[in-house]
Amino acid sequence: MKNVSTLITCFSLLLFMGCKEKRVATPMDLAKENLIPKPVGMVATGSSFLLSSESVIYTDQEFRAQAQTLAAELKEITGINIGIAENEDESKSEGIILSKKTTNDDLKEEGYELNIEEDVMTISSNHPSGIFNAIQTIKQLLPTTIDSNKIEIASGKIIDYPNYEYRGAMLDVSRHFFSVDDVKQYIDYLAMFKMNVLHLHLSDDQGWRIEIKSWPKLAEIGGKTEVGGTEGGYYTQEDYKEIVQYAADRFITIIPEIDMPGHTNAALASYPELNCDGKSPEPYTGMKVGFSSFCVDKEITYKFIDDVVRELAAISPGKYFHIGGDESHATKKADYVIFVDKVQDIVSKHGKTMVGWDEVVTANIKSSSIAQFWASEDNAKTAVEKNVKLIMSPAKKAYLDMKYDSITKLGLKWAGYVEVDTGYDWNPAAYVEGITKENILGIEAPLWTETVTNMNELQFLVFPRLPGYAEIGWTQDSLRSWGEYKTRLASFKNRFEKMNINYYKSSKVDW
Ligand code: TNX
Repeated sequence: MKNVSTLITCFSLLLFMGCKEKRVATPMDLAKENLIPKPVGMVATGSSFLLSSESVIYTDQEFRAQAQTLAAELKEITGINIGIAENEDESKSEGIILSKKTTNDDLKEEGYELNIEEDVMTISSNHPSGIFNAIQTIKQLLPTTIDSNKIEIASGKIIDYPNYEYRGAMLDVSRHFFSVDDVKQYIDYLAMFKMNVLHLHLSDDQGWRIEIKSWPKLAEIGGKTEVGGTEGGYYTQEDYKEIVQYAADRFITIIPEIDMPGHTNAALASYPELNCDGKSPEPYTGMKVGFSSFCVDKEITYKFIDDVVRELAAISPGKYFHIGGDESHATKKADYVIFVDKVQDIVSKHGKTMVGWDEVVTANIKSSSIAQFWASEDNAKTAVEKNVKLIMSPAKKAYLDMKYDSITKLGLKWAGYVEVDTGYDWNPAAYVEGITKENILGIEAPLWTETVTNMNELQFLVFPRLPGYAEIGWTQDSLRSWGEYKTRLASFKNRFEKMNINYYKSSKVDW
């Protein structure tokens, strides 16, 4: 009799198990996950959320595109196909929920909350960009090696929002040209770390990189060259729009820069009438700076600039237009002031806010314009006196083209070596005396490409410093320390390798 009842019990148990395989959550510690940038708040609840082919993403109508992004990313990383459903009542007992119901005012647009429970993961934000940022976090919470169809994410709660509204990187496509696909790849790197600006340095002595329909020789002649005499290139306006859209889909704004009145040899070589003597110089493929200047006295110079700004502003949806303004050593000081004042008006006329390298503060710039600090602390202080906000890019800390140390082959060293710890361990709001967070729009890490000819070389200078700049922009200073950051960075080794990124294996990091 006893045996029979045991058999019956087993049979019913088998039946039960066969009907639905009960998931067993693995205890996991969310607080131990290595996220970059580090979130504002993170509380672990010691369990895990299971992602499976039965998972469904429920979304508000407004976040449908982000639901698709999330499904596509999850599919790519895990191979699992996850369905999407419109979520009307938000009372689902299983799945991933994208929701507009947030409880924290600090989230603004880019912030998000992530509530990870055993059966439900809820992503809440006020805006699609916040959901996008949460997706970047979720990607970092997934295991790097997916070896079964049991994919778990540590449970708990994350509340996260940025410290600075402007978190950027710059790519100099003038000294060496980078293709549309290369730029898209770069945008992916920025998106991964929640950066939201890509500043494109589109013109310099060595090359003009954007088609201007009213001045076609800029691209035809000015676009041909690059440093070292190899073949340059340029973006058609259609190419540029494609880049802008690709970036916008990732909540990244493209800021176009046309550097002037110096750094203009490529334009001067394309149109003789832009030169004071009416003669075009030879194209330039060296690495010197500070020898060229637009002719400040000529009317045609401003007609030219008006056309360029008009055409480029029309295809740049962001609010900023960068006019360069650096190292104008071949322009008289008084002329420089007249020039910047006029160009500032042209930029406003076309509906944009002017940004310039820190030298522009020596002109009569409006308090709504923005100065990008790179070298002169005096200029940075003048900016603050004029109530002009700053983008912080101190070359000694934030230049991605500086060598790591004396044996780094690529890069320059005029601002010193920037090891990974040097690049990370500084606070934009304490860098220049008298300049505080209120004066700062954000941070930007520029990559000048005199020595960088392809993506492999680019990766070597950009990684692993870029994640550090992203964290400086995103994470409050009080939550950051090099000693703790470097262990999180080390854990990215597998990700970098999986992404085929040629990163610098700094001895400062225990990889
Ligand atoms: C200075 S930073 C420049 C660039 C060079 C860079 C190289 C700045 C505003 N001007 O023209 O490419 O140094 O590090």
